[in-house]
Amino acid sequence: MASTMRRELLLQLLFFLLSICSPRKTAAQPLKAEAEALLKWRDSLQAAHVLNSSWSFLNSSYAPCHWDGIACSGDNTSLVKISLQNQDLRGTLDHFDFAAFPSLAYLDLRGNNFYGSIPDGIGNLSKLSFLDLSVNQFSGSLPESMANLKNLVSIDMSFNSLTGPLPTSIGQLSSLVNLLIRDNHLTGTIPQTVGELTILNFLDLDTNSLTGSIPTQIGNLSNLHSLFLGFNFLTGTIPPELWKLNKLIQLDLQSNVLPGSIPPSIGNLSGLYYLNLSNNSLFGTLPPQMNNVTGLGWLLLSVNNLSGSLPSEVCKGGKLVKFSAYNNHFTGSIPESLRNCTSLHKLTLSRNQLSGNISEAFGSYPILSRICMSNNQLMGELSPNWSRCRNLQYMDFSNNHVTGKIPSSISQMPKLVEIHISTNYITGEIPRGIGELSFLLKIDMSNNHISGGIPSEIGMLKNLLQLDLSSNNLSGPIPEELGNLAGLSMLLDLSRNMLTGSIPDQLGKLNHLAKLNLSHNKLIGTIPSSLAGMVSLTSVDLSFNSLTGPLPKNPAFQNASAQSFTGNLDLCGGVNLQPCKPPEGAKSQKKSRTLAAIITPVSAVLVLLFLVIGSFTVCQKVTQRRQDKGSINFETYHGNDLFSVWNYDGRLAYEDIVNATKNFSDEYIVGTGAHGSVYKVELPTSQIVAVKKFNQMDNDVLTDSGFRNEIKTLTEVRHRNIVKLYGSCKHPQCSFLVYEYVERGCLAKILSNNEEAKRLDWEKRVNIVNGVANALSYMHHDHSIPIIHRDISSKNILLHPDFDACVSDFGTARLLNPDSSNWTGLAGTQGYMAPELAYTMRVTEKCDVYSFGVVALEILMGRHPGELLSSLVILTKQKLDVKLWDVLDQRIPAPGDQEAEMVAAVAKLAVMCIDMKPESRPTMRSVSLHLSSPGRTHHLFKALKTITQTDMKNWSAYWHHQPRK
Ligand SMILES: *[C@@H]1O[C@H](CO)[C@@H](O)[C@H](O)[C@H]1NC(C)=O
Ligand SMILES: *[C@@H]1O[C@H](CO)[C@@H](O)[C@H](O)[C@H]1NC(C)=O
Ligand SMILES: *[C@@H]1O[C@H](CO)[C@@H](O)[C@H](O)[C@H]1NC(C)=O
Ligand SMILES: CC(=O)N[C@H]1CO[C@H](CO)[C@@H](O)[C@@H]1O
Repeated sequence: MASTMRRELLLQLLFFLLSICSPRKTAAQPLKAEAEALLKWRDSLQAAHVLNSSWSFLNSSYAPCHWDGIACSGDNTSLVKISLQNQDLRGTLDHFDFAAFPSLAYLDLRGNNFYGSIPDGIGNLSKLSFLDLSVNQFSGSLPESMANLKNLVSIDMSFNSLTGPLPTSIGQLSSLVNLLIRDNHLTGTIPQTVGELTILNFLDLDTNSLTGSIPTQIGNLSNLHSLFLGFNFLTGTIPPELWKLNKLIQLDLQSNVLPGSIPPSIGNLSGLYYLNLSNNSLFGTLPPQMNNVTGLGWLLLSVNNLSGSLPSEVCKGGKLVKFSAYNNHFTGSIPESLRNCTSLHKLTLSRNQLSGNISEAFGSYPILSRICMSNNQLMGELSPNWSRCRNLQYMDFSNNHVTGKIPSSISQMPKLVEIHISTNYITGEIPRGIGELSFLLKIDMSNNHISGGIPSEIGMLKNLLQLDLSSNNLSGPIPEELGNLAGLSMLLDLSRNMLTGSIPDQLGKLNHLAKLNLSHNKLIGTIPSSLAGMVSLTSVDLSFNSLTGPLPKNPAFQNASAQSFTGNLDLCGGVNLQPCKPPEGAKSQKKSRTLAAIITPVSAVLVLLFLVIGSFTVCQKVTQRRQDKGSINFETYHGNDLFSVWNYDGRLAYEDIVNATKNFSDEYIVGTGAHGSVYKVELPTSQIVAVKKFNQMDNDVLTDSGFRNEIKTLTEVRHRNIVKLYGSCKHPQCSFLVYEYVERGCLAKILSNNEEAKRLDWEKRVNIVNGVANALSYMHHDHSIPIIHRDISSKNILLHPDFDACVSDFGTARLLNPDSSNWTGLAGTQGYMAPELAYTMRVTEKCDVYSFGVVALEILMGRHPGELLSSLVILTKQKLDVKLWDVLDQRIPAPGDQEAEMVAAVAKLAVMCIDMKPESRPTMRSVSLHLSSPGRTHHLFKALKTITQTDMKNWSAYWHHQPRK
């Protein structure tokens, strides 16, 4: 008995000695459990190669404290921080052993690809004070166990797909200072318990699906400086308690269903800088106490039912940047304090009942870029002061009672892009200086009392898309210089004036124009046959003039309804008018030309029918005859050429093309690609076209009738940034497409030539990117049938003489490889192809978006981004951080202040476009929108000189922060 006890004691002693003498595991290998837990988790992730080299026991003396993204306490005895922002990690937290990290204070996984739910185990991180899981794809609801995290100071779970309600237990997180869960799918009401978070500074639940009313307990959050609850379905009046939060700096409740009025207590919020209440159901007048909020920078009240006068002291503090109150019932005059509001950047007060004298209401605003006052009852004259707004881009005073003349100083607003002053009582002449506003895209002066002639200087506005001078008292002739408006594509409307003389021949050069209206004037003579050159025309109205003779040979004229020509002398021809009497001696002329010239839609339909059945044999016959006899029977030939080349005012013929190129002689080649050569061809009409002739190998692809429809669709595309496809010819010996000829050739060629590249300054480069974005946006989103380009590269971006971009070869990649299972080999150019094409066959718009991103970087850098691209895309964790500034094309001077902003905007968008994940790339529509209003992203930019590669990566996380349309 005693011996057993002694043995027992001895054993215990032995164990004790062993336990103190054996080297303590933790001394040699501190934090082994943590290290193993990290490795186990890392191994469960699908894309964690970035951690492989650093997270290793080979470095045992340090593990895991010196691993990338890991930090320990000062004495290396506890692991306190895991920070793996923007590492492109993909996987879940299911294998993350929360219990292994009892000391973790800081967990940051922002900007990765984590998915799945947030495990309950997170409640084990009892020391956690900072948690950022934002910009991932987490789903499921928020775990109740989070209530255990009593030390949490900051939570950011924004930009995930979290569902379910915000748990009521959230009130127990009494240390919380920041709570951000914006852009998720949270439902249910905002729990009253948020009122217990008394030290909260920042609450952002914007863009969820929250319902119910804002709890009155929100009034307890006396330290709140930012409250974002916009874009939910919140109802009920705004609780009066909210207006007591006198530390608020930002308050955003936009786009909910909040009724009620704005109470006098808003005057308590004297520190408010950003107030957005737009898109709600607010009514009533604004209380005078609003004038106590003197530091307002952003005041957004649009689309409500607010009435009464605008706040009289709205710019008292001199900080007002953006003021928008459109679509309300505001009355009275423009607040006086706006007169000296030099901080103003954007002002939108349209669609109210504002009155008063605008000559007196406005001062001069050095940074104003946009003013929209349309649909009010404003009177007075356009002040010459407007010329002092040197940055004004958009000006809209339409639908008011404005009188007086257009000040001639208008020519001193160098950045003006759009001017809308229609439906007023404006008199006097159009100032000639308007021709100096070279950025103008739209002029709408319709429905006024403007008199005098149309100044020929308008013809200098090469970028103009739309010119509407209708319903005025303009007299004199239409200046022939209007034919120089090379960009005019939307509208030329001179109707309802007193214009005299004949229609100038030169208007035929407007080959991008879609709508022409010259009706209700006093025009005489015949319609020039050159107007057949307006190949993009879809609508024409020449009614109520004194015109005579035949309609131009152009489908828009030929097919137009009789109404378009009614009220003239004796117009003839076309589908709906009387046939023209054949001129004397016409019969003796070459029959071929006449035949070719009188294509009517009826014969076009026949032609189409015949084409499907017979083009193959017909084309072959022609060629054989050619070879046999060495000359062509013109009559037969012209009878047939209609089958092979479409849509080109009935005159373009296979024969003409063969002749003009001396049967495709090499001397006419201007470019050669994988599938054939491009020829520059001057037709007998002295029109120049580009002909893309396919190699023998690719020849038969165009004979498929399915693609004939596609070609037809493509020939109907009209966009100033898309090269026009006139038609196609196909037969076994040679198939070709006929395109608009674009003067300067391709971007790749220009960038590779030092002399030519120097002429592409930053403004032109940004404009080129813009043009390409517009073209892609149009084809993806605005065209009746969305068309993916599939092969965007600097080789098929062409430049007009004014350096406007024009994208060519839309849809040809698909034409060339209809077999979709095998398309990757052909479509797409190495270095521009989206990475997912390596493992998926799915072609989506996002493939174009990727290629666009590469091209945009190429334009900024002056060369293909090459290695920079792979480091941005694959995201190897590079120590070396390339500065954007250093990779910009050095052949031209560095961008100035103005240009830098645009260059940064392009860089930012480009980097988002080359995101590895197709679904994370923006759409071309949003790219194009952002490029056209760069000011929206301004506040996100660091100075261009300091932008690094890492910044560029981080931008993608900010993408969702953009204000919405
Ligand atoms: C081990 O850690 C040290 C210090 O951080 C580092 O310099 C070294 O490259 C690491 N070695 C391995 C094999 O990871
Ligand atoms: C404004 O009030 C009218 C009439 O009460 C209502 O029909 C309309 O929907 C309201 N508009 C908004 C934006 O709440
Ligand atoms: C508007 O104000 C200007 C400048 O004070 C004045 O000359 C003009 O007559 C006013 N116009 C109207 C319509 O009251
Ligand atoms: C050690 C510890 O606290 N473990 C807990 C971790 O979290 C899970 C789920 O909440 C609990 O079941 C454990 O008890």
